[in-house]
Amino acid sequence: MKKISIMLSALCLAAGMPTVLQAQTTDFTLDQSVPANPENEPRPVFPVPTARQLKWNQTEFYAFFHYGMNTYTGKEWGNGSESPNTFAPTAVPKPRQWLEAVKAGGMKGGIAVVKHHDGFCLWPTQTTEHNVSKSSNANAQKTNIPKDFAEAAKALDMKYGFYISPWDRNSAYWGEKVNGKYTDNYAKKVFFAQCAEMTKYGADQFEMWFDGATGDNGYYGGANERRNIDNAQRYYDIPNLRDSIHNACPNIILWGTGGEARWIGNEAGWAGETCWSMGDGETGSETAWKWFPGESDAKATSGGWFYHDGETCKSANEMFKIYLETVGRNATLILNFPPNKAGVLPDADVKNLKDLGDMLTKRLGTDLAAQNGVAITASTTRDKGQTRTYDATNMIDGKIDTYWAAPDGTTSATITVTLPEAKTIYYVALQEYIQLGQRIKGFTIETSTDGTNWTKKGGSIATTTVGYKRIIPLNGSTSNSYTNGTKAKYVRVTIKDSRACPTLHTLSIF
Ligand code: FUL
Repeated sequence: MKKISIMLSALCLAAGMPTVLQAQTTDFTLDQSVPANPENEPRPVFPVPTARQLKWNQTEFYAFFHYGMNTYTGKEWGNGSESPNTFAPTAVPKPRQWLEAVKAGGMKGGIAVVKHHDGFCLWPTQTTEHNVSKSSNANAQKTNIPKDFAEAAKALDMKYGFYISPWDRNSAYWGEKVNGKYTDNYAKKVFFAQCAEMTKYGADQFEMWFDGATGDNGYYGGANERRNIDNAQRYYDIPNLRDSIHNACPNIILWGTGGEARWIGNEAGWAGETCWSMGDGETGSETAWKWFPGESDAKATSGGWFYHDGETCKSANEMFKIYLETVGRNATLILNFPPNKAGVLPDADVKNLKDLGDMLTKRLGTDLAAQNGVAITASTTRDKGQTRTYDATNMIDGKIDTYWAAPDGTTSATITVTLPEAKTIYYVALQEYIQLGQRIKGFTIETSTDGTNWTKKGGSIATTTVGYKRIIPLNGSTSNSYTNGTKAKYVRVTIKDSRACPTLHTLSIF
């Protein structure tokens, strides 16, 4: 510091410049004052979500559509040697019908598979001959799934995105080695280019899905051999890919191998009762350093990810259970519906989806806590800031950017809701203000008809974490949640433990 000033003065003198320049030397001393916090907001508990992760979480429930070459071969994994002519839709596929059906099912969006491991592209790509435009089938030639899917989603006001398999069993470049080293031909000429083509179908995509397969035997341009890669992050140059895709589609989350949202650890449609948005797998981890929220991928039909003749579709009741065990446990749910050989969802799926939508509206559509005449109090509340309050009423104002918070150093609190009159209720839902990190570690829910005698609800469900959203069926059963309703005028949520002062932006009663 001193040295720099002296040197600058010497230079000034030598150059005949006024020494007043000395006053402009930089002070490198660290500013240790506490930053001003006029709103008295709680300090974040890291990690916290990025803005795009937060938006992504709000999509909550969306569809997966596995459609492609396998629809016509009856396989789940094609090996890449299939002729484009085998892709022979009996009608031009109708992504709009898929999206209308899942919208009726209560979903906010969908992800369409546009290339599976067999490498066959469902759009007329510049990157390979192995695509719809090369099929002799007239309907195939009119097929462009990403274009039609994106257009339909926009028209229906739904979120959309695409699944592009990184593993490509058709491409001669995939897993190619020269002198024992992997080349970057596949990453650059094929995969990057295909992702770039995909971004052209819409800048407002919400998620791109990269599964984690790292190779096996395949056609590979006629090599017909076994190939593997050792490190997907490096082989696909994921950090660069992520940046390029974010440039084109600012809100997109790159799932799985992309590193921005995690696989929940099973394909059975459930997350852990304890589920942190950090760490891995079904429960995540309270101490992991990275915000890595869970997505649960599950099949609605019995045959597999792709359509298979004779398959059946889960009932609305079965899907509702999955919903409670995923969306209700701080994960998002991507539920798969496979279009058939005519490129539409079968009637049975459409019907069950409609039933599911009606069930969601009936059971979780009307928040009794958000109605007129409801009172809510908290045992402790943080002091207000210049323009913000942290009052308990913020939890029932229908807004997601106002929240209740406890004072610093307080890790437990009791929140009491009083309904205008006793009602039969089935569920209580909580949502943390996760912009400041996931905090709550333990809570209980009790109900009362007189405000004096309280009964603990939720059976043996582990009421530990909350996160983006937690829905507790009061009878303790996710499979039979809409029976044995609870008559209650009062609902009491007691936060028992938290990583720092707890926050909640919404408390709902259904
Ligand atoms: C996996 C794939 O191997 C399956 O075929 C399916 O697409 C599933 C959703 O992801 O990684």
